[in-house]
Amino acid sequence: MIEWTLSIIKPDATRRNLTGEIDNIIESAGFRIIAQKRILISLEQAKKFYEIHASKPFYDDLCKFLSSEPVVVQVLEKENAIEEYRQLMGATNPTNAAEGTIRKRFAISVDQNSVHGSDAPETAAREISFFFSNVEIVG
Ligand code: DAT
Ligand code: MG
Repeated sequence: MIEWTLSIIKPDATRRNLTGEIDNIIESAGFRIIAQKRILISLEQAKKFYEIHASKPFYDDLCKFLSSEPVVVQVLEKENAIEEYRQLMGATNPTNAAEGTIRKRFAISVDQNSVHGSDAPETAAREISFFFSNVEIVG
């Protein structure tokens, strides 16, 4: 089934000029980037986006980090996109990420791990509409 997933190129990656390289990895893996924009997320938006993690000890730092510098938010389209992009990203902690994954290549640490990807169809729908209106997703 063709799916859409939300990807975020996080501040540690935009800061190091890795947007193009990560886009290239994504496109080379067969995803279509059907929407993309560079934005600065407010702390309030970050808290809402990551509200599922509100009880975690790293929540405050996570929200501060995501809102600290520009990010690139994007919608990726592919067969089985949600699971496939999780595979391409690699494990949350880059120490555990497989060879060839984006996080293995670029992540600095578990908290500065370069990319976000939705983890299920419901979260993908929520996260895409969090950042994009229908007219911004042109296919
Ligand atoms: P993922 O981004 O792989 O979906 P997650 O949803 O469990 O991982 O966590 C969201 C983000 O929170 C993750 O990308 C980085 C941060 N994070 C997760 N676990 C952490 C930890 N133990 N220490 C610091 N930051 C953490
Ligand atoms: Mg997650």
